[in-house]
Amino acid sequence: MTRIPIIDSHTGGEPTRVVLSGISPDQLETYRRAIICEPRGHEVIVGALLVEPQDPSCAAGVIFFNNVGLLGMCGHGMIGLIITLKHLNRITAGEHRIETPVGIVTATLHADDRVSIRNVPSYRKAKSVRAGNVTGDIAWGGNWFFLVSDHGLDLTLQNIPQLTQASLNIRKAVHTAGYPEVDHIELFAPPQRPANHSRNFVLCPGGEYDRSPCGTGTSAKLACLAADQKLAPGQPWRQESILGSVFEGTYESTDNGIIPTITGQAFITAESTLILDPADPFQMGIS
Ligand code: PYC
Repeated sequence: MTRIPIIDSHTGGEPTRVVLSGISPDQLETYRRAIICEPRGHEVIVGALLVEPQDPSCAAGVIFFNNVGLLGMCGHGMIGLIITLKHLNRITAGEHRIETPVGIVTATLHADDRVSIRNVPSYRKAKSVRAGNVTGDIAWGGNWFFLVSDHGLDLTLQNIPQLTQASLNIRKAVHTAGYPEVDHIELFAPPQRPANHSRNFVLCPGGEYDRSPCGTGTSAKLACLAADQKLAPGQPWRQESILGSVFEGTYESTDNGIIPTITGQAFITAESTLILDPADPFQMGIS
């Protein structure tokens, strides 16, 4: 039997499964579906493998992954990881540097358990790119996004199948337009609550939608707002998800783009051990 200890949490409704031990980075591809997919999980979960950091100034290293591969960074997942480390009594309130494959993120655990993540540098790569029937911007926020407002769809929970299909079509068109690196599609609409600035729907690489407002997607949005001079450094942007959960973002300007800080909240949902039985025909997951 292979035993893999995990802690599950959710951030704004989006689940994170932190893998505490039992798997090395070299083994991650072998065990990725066993950890994320049915029968032990489901395709919405983002995994976070805790690893030794290479930079000794970091409290931990993490590799994020999902049902189809690896993620550069993951905002909701980083917030979930920080709350998990607090739950394990490995960190207390304050600043913690965390190493990811795309750079170091500084996470602040606040006294009230909110978490702010100072993300990797983010920037807009291309403005007003035509892809099929829509026009959008290409931006990096720790993952690659195509950000669209002229989609003509209602961002409501009842509309999830249509939003998913439209986003899959848009992603195909973005690849045809010459941007194969884009794996997340982010649709925007006015917020439902007046306290917020915008509502989004984010299609993730594996075809599922983000239940949270997407930390890297909100970072990409801030990069576009900054490039268009529609939001000043330090000015808050409250991004509402398709569920109504909210991340608050601000940014600092740099010569090559911005450094976003995203604040949200996560909650622990389970502590358990995954068991992979060699006699189980689905021990490596259903996918
Ligand atoms: O919060 O950055 C994020 C994220 C990426 C994919 C799912 N959530």
